Amino acid sequence: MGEQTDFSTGVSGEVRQSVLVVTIDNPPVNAASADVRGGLAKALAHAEEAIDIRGVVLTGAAKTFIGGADIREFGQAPVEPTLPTVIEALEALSKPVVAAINGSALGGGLEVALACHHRIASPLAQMGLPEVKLGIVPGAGGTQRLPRLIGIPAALDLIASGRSVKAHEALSLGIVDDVVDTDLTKAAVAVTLELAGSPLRRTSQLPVSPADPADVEKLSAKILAKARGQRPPAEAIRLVTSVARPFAEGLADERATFLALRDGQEAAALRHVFFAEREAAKVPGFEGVEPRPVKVIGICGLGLMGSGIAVAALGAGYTVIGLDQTEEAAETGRQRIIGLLERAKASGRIDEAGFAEQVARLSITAADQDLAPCDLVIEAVFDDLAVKTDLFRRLDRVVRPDAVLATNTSYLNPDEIAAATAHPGRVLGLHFFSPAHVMRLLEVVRCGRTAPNVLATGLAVAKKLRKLPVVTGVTEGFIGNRIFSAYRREAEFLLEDGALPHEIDAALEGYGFPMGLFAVYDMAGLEIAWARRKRFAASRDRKERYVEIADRLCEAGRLGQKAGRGWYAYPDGKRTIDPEVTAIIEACRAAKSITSRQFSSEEIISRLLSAMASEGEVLLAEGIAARTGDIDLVMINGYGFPAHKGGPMFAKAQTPR
Ligand code: T1G
Repeated sequence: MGEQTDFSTGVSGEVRQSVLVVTIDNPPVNAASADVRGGLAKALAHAEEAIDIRGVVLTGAAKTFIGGADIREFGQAPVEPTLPTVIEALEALSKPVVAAINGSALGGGLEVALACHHRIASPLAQMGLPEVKLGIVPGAGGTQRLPRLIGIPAALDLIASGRSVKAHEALSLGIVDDVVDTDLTKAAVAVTLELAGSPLRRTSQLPVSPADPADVEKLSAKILAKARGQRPPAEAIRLVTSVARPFAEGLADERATFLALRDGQEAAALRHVFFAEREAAKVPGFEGVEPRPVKVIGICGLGLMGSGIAVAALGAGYTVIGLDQTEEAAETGRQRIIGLLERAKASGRIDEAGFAEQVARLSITAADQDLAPCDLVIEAVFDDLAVKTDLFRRLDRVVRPDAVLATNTSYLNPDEIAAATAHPGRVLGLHFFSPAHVMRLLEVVRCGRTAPNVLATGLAVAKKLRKLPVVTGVTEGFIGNRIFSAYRREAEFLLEDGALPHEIDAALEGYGFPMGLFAVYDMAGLEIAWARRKRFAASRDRKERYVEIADRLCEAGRLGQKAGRGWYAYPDGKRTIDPEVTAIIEACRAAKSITSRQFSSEEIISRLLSAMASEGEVLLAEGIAARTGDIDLVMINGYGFPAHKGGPMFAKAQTPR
């Protein structure tokens, strides 16, 4: 092997058998920063000029090929060479350039690989064009090269969904030419030498295979339906389906579209979410705190929530011991868990072997002492303080003193539950969102006496469960339900002031919520909230504005969709505006002598956003939430707030004062 040449801080090369092996080493994800682009440009120019170089291999250090453009540079003045410039020089090289895709090749990373003349991948490699998830479209040739390589329908699916594919799917699609599980670079050097001197396959010059217009039409319609009015997927469809035009024209259109989207609100919001997700797991003052090791997780209560948590834990590789009150209840819980695993198998998410392996790691019992081996026990029993404190006292007598105990309570005070155990420092809250095996969000509740390494354990388990952990302090309803209560309260104020349920729901859906608040209410049922309101009626602060409309509906038996009527009527199951509800609302307004008025959708959204953001500011002031980004993540991942609006705190900060 020849000596190493540093083309820039993050790009070096060494000659092997007259092939220049260029390695990108720009931790943590080999982003195509200005330094990397400059280094690549120098390496390519050197390879072109050096008569003893017969070709180039491009690869990445560590577990990434190139993780994409450096999104931290967005919004800054562009630094030459831009990625399209580097990519153009790469594809035009007179000598073969082979991509040795050693890991993640995403966004601009895959666009670089697509411009290479040949691509081989490690079995661990994943690749994709996730730009739409950042509110943009590929901006360095992806929409024009990928369809030339794999056809319009397959390219449309990947670009408009932003999903990644693993190496073997990439091979079957034609993105890569081979998957090599031996020495990848060595294989790439060999291929380069084989290609040297032969005509090079330049992706941009490949003919576009004709696609069945009906297929494209059907796929486009499916993508647009999911996009719910967001622009990037629609632009991706336009750019990919018009790929038969001259390459240079398509490239220019793609670049202009990318730049326009990149500098827009939606992309700014999604970049905020991207970085907020990575910030959320970092708890100030907790850097470097070692979590306690967890291999065996006990789950108490195998109802809907407990069985979902069990499935998530089994999918993450944990051994799971499920406990319920009786043998029958335990067996019912087991069947519920097996049923969920069967569904995962039927959908192809796990294969037969995976199913069997997960079932083998599950045991069920009605005897507390069977939880003795647990490193962590999560309770998802009935949300009643006496029930939970009794359970934790029993667990004290069974598990090791260093075993972590987690409560999944939504509304009780975890400090009171912790006080029931001899070791309150080992208690924290893990507030899952139902269905727990599907919803990413996990509120990690830092109780008053939670030990640092117990909080670290909660975060580590959340990461292994592939959840999105957000740390919250102890308050009724934690971050999510505190903000949701403020949002619900304001929506009911709007009803009293003149808006109607369907107008508020239409405004929310127009803003990007998958469903309006009152439609969600009807789906979940009104009785639980009604029972809570009645429970706290005596202690309610009479000075605070209280809206009685929901009570009147419940008293009239309008308990939601299951009851056939709630905020809406449901003749033949179809949600329908009900004049009876309007009459109840008008009677409540009259009882308070409120003169109602019309509200525009903008006014409705503005009031709801302000209510959420104001409550968020209180949570920050109380130290319950650590960052505005955390609050945004909770509302996006737990309550349907549209990610392309960035969350209530981000969105409110964008609205002109
Ligand atoms: N730019 C800048 N920083 C990035 C980055 C990127 N593309 N990707 C990750 N980071 C940071 C991240 O914020 C975190 O920082 C650290 O790296 C580790 O990230 C021209 C325009 C590659 C699969 O969308 O999917 O190319 O918290 O925790 O779990 O058409 O990062 O340590 O300070 O996620 O090992 C397209 C985004 C960009 C890929 C690695 N590319 N990244 O996962 O690490 S747009 C993407 C990821 C584009 C072109 C367009 C993942 C990963 P900190 P991490 P990971």
